[in-house]
Amino acid sequence: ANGETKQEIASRIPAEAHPLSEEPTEIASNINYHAQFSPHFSPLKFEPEQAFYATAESVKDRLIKQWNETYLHFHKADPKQTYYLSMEYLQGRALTNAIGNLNIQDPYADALNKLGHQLEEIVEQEKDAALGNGGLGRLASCFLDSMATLNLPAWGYGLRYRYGLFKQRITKEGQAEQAEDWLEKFSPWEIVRHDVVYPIRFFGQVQVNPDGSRKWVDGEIIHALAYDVPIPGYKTKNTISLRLWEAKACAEDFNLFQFNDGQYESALKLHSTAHQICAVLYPGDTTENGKLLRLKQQFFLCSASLQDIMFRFKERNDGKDQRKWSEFSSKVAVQLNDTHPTLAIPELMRLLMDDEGLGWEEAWDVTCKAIAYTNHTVLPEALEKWSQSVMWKLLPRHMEIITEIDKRFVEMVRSTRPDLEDKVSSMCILDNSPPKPVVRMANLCVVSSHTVNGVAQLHSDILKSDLFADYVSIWPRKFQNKTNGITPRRWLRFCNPELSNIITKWLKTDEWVTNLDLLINLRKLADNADLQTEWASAKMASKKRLAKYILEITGVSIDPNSLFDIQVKRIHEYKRQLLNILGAVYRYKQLKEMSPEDRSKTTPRTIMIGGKAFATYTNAIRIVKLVNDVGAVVNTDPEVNNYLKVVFVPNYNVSVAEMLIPGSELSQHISTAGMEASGTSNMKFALNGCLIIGTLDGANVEIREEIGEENFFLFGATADEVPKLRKDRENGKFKPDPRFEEAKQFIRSGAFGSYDYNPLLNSLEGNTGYGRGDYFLVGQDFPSYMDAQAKVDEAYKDQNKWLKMSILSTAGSGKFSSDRTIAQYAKEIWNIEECVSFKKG
Ligand code: NBG
Repeated sequence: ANGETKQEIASRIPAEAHPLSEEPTEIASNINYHAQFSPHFSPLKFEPEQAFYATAESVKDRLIKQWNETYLHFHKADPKQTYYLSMEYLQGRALTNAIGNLNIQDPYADALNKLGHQLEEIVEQEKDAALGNGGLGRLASCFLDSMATLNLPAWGYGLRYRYGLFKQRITKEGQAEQAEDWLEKFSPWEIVRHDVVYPIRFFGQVQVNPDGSRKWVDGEIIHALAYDVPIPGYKTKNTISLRLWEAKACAEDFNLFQFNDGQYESALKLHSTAHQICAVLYPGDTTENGKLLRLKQQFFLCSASLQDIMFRFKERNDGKDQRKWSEFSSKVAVQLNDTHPTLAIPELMRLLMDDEGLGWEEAWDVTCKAIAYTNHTVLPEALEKWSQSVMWKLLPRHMEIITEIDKRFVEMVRSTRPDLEDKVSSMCILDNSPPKPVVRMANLCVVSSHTVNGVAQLHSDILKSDLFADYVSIWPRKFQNKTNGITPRRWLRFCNPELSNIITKWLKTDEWVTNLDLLINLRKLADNADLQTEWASAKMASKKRLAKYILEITGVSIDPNSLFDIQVKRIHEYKRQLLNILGAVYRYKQLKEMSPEDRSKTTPRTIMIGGKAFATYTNAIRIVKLVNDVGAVVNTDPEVNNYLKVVFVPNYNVSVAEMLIPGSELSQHISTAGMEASGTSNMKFALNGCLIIGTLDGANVEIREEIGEENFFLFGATADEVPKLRKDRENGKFKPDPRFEEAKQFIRSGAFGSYDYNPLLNSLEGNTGYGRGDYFLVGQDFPSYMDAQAKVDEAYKDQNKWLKMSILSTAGSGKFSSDRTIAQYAKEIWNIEECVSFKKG
């Protein structure tokens, strides 16, 4: 207003501390205080960026207070605590979530107003913390939110990657990767703990002591320094920790002599080694160096976390004598998020035996009782196998321990289950076959954990009947299912306030935010005309917001009255973005061939596809390019572009998802049956009233069960048909649908530019062979996919019916709260309990 700068407006508000006040004027003073006294910028400006950092500092004060109180409480109460070990966390932005969970949204919005800013604009300043790839990392973040909200004693451990997952830009050539810059300035949410530092050893050798005990010595030592990110629960004091480790070398590692001698690089050798460890998430591992670096990262996480866990176990002894290690598993539950932190197993054994003096049996008992493992995939290329020779070099003591675990396991099987003799070679941990003997990490996990779980019912069933079938016959009770979930706070309450308010109004309570099963009460209202009208207007508001975003980011203008159809996830052949784009190509071709009058009777659609492709995954990179090329032609074709748009949404991440999902009407979860362990975006879309077109795969199966099969557009082969269909294909028995052939031919004809798509399309052809033979059965499922899409078009024409289906999707999504998932882990795997005294009341 009247030409004042933001700085001038802010300067009228005194900069005073007022920590923790809930009064907007005092909060404004506190934000101003941080702008001046926790200065990260020169004091001359108070633009949105500066305002964001000052606001975040102000919110962090509250988080620190609650974090400290939580820590102290659990320190005294000494309950059993869970530690979630994960190489990935996809936290996204934190500000909206923090003030939402702390229930101080309104006073902060007011306070920022007084300072001349809009909260909505300020939250957009924050960079996503993208310390993960996709579903697995986002699941870990949803779990943290639920653990905090359910008042559980639970911590997450991870790595503080400086660059996280790459940023994706789209150029004429397709995808370009750029380093992510979330720490370029700094993250306002982390608290560095200079007093929490552990030495982490690499390389070296094993020393045998006169008494026969063994010790890992020499090699290089890097230090792990803790950074805590406080995780507040929703409307509770419980504020847990995501402890991220950073690798660092010390002053004494700096070779001053060499430096003064001009040998700068060798003087700083260890510093540079440390720097590499936390540089990026998933460094390329096509080279030996890359493999070594990944292994180092994994060990770094495991060793630092276990040293910390063991330290806390001892510390919480309250002056009593040395605690017995046999009590460990009544105080500690360690959950391995996939096989990435498997080294926690031999590292715990090593620490117990070599540092704490336990014998093998005792250490093994403690380890098995503490550790549980979650499997997130049946894809063979994602089941980790590490080269034995690399492991012997980097972790010689751990290889001794793994060898011993394997030996004892094989002895046990041979002595108790001679019938399994011919299975031993596939069940054991060390695969010694030349040319490259490897350690099978999943086998190590299954053998050493007390519980193994899959992430959706179908996936857990496949684990039991297939991947881990032989172990099931030895340990039938070891295997469980824990169907994934998502946090309703981030994925409905905060990302879709319009729809949330409607739900609260009609349910006459906002308790659904922590008890998502209450959504079922929407079911009997699904036909209500007033609710439908409000529902439609919320959806339209989100669609308009999304259309504005798409225009800004891609320059493509999309029509909010068209059907918004979205597929967003990592690009992978098994997820079948190719099926989607081939369907779009066929639709385009049909539209071109129609009379204008017929065209005008079709359902206008906007197809949005987004996702990152791993840089070395050639076919995934080609798929990104194809989607962009198709979009470039379709969107500028005046004959059809009122009826079809194809948009590639660049740089898909958590905050982009928060924009897309509320505005979605149809979403595609179309993996080859049996290959997607669960999927979690399917749950987010359904929760936001988006209909699903999908296969019977992963959690789709359960979503369809919950929301009703009449509200789900099903197509495709089932998981048990897939092996036979592949066989048939190999035997030349597959006859492709003419529509499928036409779509491919259209691309080959150059209709979408001169890029050579033959290698990509060839992968869908032939009966067998590397990169051929349509392993993912795109051609097989194409006709039923197109039929299901035709049903979607029809259904959309009846908007009342569509709205009803949309309401029923939300109504049936209660099961997919991560609160339900975490409550099950707590009870059925971890055996930990809620801290009731944290409840607000
Ligand atoms: C992924 C699966 C998804 C699943 C998430 C979370 C890996 C290894 N697995 O289907 O592909 O939803 O894990 O469980 O990233």
